[in-house]
Amino acid sequence: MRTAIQEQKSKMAPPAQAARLKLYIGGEWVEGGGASEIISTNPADARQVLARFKSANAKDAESAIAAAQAAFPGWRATPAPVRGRILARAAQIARSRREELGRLMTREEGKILSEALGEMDKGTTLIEWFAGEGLRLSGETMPSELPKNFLYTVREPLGVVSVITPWNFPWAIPVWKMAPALVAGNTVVFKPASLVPAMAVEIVKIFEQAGLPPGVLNLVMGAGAQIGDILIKDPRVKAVSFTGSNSVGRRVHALAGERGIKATCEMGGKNALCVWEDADMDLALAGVLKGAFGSTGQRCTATSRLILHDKIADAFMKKLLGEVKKIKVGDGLDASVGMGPAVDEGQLKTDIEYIEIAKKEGARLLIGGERLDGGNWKHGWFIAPTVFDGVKPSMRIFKEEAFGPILSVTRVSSFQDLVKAANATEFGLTTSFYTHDLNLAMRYADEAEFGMVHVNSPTIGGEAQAPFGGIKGSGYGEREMAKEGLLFFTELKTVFIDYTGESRKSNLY
Ligand code: UN1
Repeated sequence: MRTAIQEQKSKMAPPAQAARLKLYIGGEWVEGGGASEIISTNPADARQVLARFKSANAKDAESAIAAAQAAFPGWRATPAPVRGRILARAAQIARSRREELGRLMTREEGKILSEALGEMDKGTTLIEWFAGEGLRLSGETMPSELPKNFLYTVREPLGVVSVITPWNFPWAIPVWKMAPALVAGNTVVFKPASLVPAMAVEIVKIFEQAGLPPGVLNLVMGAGAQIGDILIKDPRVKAVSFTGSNSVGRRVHALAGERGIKATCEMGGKNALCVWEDADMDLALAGVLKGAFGSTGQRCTATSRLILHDKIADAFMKKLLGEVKKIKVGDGLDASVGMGPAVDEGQLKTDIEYIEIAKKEGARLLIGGERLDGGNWKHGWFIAPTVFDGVKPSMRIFKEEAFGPILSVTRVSSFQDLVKAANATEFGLTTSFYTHDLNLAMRYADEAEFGMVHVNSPTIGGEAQAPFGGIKGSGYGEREMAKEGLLFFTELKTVFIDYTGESRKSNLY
């Protein structure tokens, strides 16, 4: 996905009622020391300024790391079940504020309210799941070769970890990184995308209210170019968890590699939904609509490619276009709206650029393909849901992530060609296969080069207890969520205890 530090938002003068946000360092709310003031606006009506803040500078980033370092011994010494209980309280607070925060998310990020509420629920479930892990943060015992020896492993926290997150899931992604980090006993420096500062501040307030001691969670906001490197290069930082674009992810991974610290980078996708000739057409159609146009296509798991069996392609496309025509685009707080705006002007421009590229490459534009800017759309970053047919694997629109509501359709006539087409990108996050044929579904699950495979369900989403992540250009490092997401934030220690001096007699080596 695309990260965006869109300072063009700051060109607008904020009205007095815009929230004035601060950084959170060592348990204190402090003004950023950076030169620029960043302003967050409503993408459905950019005249509405939601919040403004002074960006963090290098000194702020260093203070946040120092605060996290100072808080580490106390937090590490806090029993894991007690840490888990604080997380459970945070989840409770989040549940009680679901509607209010869902509305804030819609206003700040643009996704429609039902999607924002879905994201609130998903993120909160993730916190709950990791809260329970406080009771299960266990190692193993194993038999020793020596008599009267006790051999076991224990999971220990890493220390200060950096959590760097994108704008498209302003609640779920930060919490699915910080909840495992915190329950495992790490202290966190959190740097959200500058487009969603109001949500980031609310996340921190929830954890503060739940009882996190000062310094355990710190918030720095500002341009990645100014503070991003510090959050990886500082010798006190022991790991980084990043979600964002492939280009930034590679850099994060390289910087972390230079220091020999852990990094998990969750990046883009060019996800294919495949419909076989025997599939339940209506089910597949619902999956395509949700995957391609949900969240305005601004999801690393979005369906950006549709691969259809020739035999059903014409009939399917007819149905699809009929449904796409019905999607009402507008302000996500309006319950009749099915798709919100692009997050900002920069993302809208990227979408339009990709549409132009696809046209030039010879893809056939069937619907959409333009900015919507009349009437109620006048002050927002709206774009029409867009479908291209006749897309070839050689085209850029087939291979590159636009991160907008743009669907590319490719037709195939054999299972081999379907698999080949689905796998023909640098990305490998998630894919779907719609069929009634169990054998074929199993073969697809075997042959698909993706981190996640869905059968008869959309490419999007994930569950707290299931590992989430991709292969190829979609992900480096450990999977997120689930046990794997927790283990990333720990170091394993193996302990050998000889309690009767048996090791003296042994020639074990
Ligand atoms: C989802 O589809 O619910 O940035 C999660 C993203 C992904 C998260 C997607 N990391 O879009």
